[in-house]
Amino acid sequence: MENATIQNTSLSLLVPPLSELPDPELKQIAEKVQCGERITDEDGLLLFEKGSVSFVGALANFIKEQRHGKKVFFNRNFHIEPTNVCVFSCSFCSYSRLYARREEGWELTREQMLNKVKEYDGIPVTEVHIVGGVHPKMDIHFFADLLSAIKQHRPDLHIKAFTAVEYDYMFRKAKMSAEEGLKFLMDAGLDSIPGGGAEIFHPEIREKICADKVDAEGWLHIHETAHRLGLHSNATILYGHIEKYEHRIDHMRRLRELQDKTGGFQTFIPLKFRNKDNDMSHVPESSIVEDMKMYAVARIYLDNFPHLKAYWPMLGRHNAQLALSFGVDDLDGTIDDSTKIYSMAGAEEQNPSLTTEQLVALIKQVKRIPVERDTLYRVIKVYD
Ligand code: V47
Ligand code: SF4
Repeated sequence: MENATIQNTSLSLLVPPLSELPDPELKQIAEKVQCGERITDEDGLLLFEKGSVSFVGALANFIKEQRHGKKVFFNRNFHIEPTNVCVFSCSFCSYSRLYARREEGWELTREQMLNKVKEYDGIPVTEVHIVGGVHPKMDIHFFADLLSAIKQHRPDLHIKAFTAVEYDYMFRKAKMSAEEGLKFLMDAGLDSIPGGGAEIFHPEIREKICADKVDAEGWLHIHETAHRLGLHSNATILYGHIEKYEHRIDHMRRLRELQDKTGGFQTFIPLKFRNKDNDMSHVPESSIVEDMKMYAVARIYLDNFPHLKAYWPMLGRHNAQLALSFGVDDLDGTIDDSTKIYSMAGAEEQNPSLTTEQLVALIKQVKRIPVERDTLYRVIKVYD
């Protein structure tokens, strides 16, 4: 109770007293947030359209502090990107090389990927995140072999691997259902599923930016099946390009509905569209104010998602630090310069790598408490 009083005070310090809010609709939303009530789609849209960044930020920070206090989570992880050769042709992608031009890309062998894992022998990383292009020759058996080899070498390393786009392709090729394919890979060592490939679910936009890959229903079906089998997963949104606010709300509504059913999502990760060297280079990037609003509205709307992540290699470490005042409670991990997806698309972080000490200092600098976690948010160490 004492806690609740302190936290209510922090909302009234940041937002004008409810009685003084000039807009009755915004006032009603602030009241809902204060009472822990779910907001509607119309409310979400209104926050995007009429809410100032300071207003939505204060509401989001209120929710974040009620749930996690001053804690900010991170983990020690590295990425493996098996290939950037891809059969698909998403217009926002700066990373993929079409299969026809595969000499311009990279394709790692099982041994090369296992050697990357071995480079971390004796180093206390807890997670490997495996994600890449959709290569027609890398099938489910190739990846099952890879997962088993990693598990055999380092059984304690959590394997978070492959987006629903990669799964959809490999399962169809193997003539397996989502349940059969996921069970097969779980037996080989799969521990959880990252949130990529979601982009924008609404068909009006999806058809324009990534028409040929799995649709919204397919993406959601794979995550629902994973949750039913006991796997946790994340969800992303690729925002700030040709979509409108109603498409963002539609996207989050589908996720909120699935989460009501399964409870299997851990983290929502807004990914800011970057426009370097892709077929959408003519589309301007969103402003930092728009970025912060995206985080804040996501925190307010997705009331059943435990965590909200700012992926610092994409946003830049200082903007990610700022996002901690807009509802974000997670900064992903140390990464160790092991991903190219964002640097190739023009992100500020060209060689993304932070030591644990740097990540801790970044969080402490804005008066938050760094908490090292594992992939399932079990606390490893509090840096108080
Ligand atoms: O689905 C590709 C995005 C995603 C661009 O689950 C781009 O913990 C911006 O999903 N501008 C893959 N974004 C990465 C991903 C991810 C990253 C970090 C953590 C987790 C997690 C998941 O990257 C793709 C796509 O949405 N992407 N190109 C671009 N030009
Ligand atoms: Fe392929 Fe993924 Fe790039 Fe789309 S975003 S082209 S699926 S690598």
